Amino acid sequence: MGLPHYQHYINGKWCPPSNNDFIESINPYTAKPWCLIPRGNANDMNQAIEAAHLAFTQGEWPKMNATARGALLRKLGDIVSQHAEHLAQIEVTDNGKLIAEMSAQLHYLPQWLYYYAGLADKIEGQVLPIDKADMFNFTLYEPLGVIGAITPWNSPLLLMIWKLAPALAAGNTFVLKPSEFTSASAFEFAKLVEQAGFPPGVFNVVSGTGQEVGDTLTAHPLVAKIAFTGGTQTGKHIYQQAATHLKKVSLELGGKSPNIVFKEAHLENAAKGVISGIFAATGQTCIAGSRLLVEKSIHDEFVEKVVAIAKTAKMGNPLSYETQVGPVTTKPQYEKILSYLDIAKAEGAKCVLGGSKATRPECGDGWFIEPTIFTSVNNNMRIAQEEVFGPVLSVISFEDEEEAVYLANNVIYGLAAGLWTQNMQRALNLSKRLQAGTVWVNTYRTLSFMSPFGGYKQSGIGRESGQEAIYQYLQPKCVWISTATEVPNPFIMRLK
Ligand code: TXE
Repeated sequence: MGLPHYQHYINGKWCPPSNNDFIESINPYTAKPWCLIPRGNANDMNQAIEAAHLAFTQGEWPKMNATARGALLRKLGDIVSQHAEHLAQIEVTDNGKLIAEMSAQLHYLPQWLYYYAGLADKIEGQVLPIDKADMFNFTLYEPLGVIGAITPWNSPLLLMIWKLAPALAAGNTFVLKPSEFTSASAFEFAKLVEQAGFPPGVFNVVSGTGQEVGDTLTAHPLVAKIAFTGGTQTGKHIYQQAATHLKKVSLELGGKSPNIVFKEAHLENAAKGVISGIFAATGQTCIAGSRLLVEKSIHDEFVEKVVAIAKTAKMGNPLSYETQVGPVTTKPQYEKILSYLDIAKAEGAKCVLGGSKATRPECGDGWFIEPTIFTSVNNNMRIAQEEVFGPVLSVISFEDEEEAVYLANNVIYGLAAGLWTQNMQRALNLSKRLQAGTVWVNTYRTLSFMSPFGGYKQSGIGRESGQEAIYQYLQPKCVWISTATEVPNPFIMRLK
């Protein structure tokens, strides 16, 4: 029996790729292909963009008011909720993340649809008490147009919904290019959009590589904005492409987040927080707490605690609820992580746990890496500065609060930071001084549809989730209405 084939979803129709070419999607647990996704090209992408543009300018969608858009998003939320378990299974098969995490993620995902459904008709302009006589002035918030979304392989649907829910609530239309490594769930999701009854062209999915379809999306003049999550290098390339037509962008990029542990912290909780920061999702998350900054006086005791928990991690089939560390999603990523293990060792870091690929019998042929901890890391080493995106923790010690802040901020990234302390004054002061879009105190890796998320420095541009996010898919317009009976001197600007 052949592998299941997916098709592009363009203008409300299922279409084979125009060159009839497909890409094998590999299950990282078996290292074998399990389905085929279309290898799109510029022709496919152009069709999707044109359909989205038509849907934005004509037909049902632009006539629909915000309340009606909200109702449709709510309906989609209900449908996604009914199919959450199926979507979770697809994602686990495609990207190897744990079913325990993906099931929870997919059951939570509709919250973004409900939140922005509710927000859709609460976007209010203002009447401005303008400083000119006989003049009425007010603001309107209008959608941008076609949104091009480019998503990565680590949490495909979650990172898509962060873009889709506010974009559609605001009245835009959407073209999605999922990662070529994990596109299946996007097509499964498109079936649910179809079922919800969105007008054709409002939501489109074209799969393929960054070079073959991504570049067409980012360079197309009819695309108003690119919303991207992925690697920093790709993000910079997209930013340049988008500049050609001065497209708006939001970029959610890499990180090298510190998890900072002070001696007065609740050390048992802090150790669990450090584990969740780096070994959950096999370290393949932008918010990975990949640098453990620990106060020197508790260094040995604390590292021992972390190592003790990490040692108990059960590896194996991500579809089993027992598994705690799954495979790496892609072969290139697996090779990248292995190369960083060599780099760290060559730099003089001391490997106190793992440090190699995992050959445990329960790992089969999958792309597994042993949970790895390096001590004696200096913040200038590559292992402390560059994003590894795997289960690899670098431990760096500090003398005092000043040094902790210096080390935490001394990277090009600024996505997140964790702080473990029982000292409230310190928690508040450092929350302000850490250069990161998210600071967690006595917790790590927690997210909500209500809370804006995004990066400082080279971790990105813009915010996703919360009320902030919808304004990134809207543009303000000022309307001036004169009630004067006469037009004043036309040769000078009207300032009075
Ligand atoms: O990401 P890419 P890759 C980081 C992580 C990882 C590294 C490389 O460090 O090791 O990036 O991973 C699309 N025009 N993150 O190579 O290339 C691509 O097809 C338009 C962090 O897999 O950034 C996919 O859909 N699009 C991260 C998306 O970009 C292009 C999540 C992401 O892939 C393109 C993933 C192009 N020219 C990786 N080239 C996070 N922030 O969570 C590629 N793409």
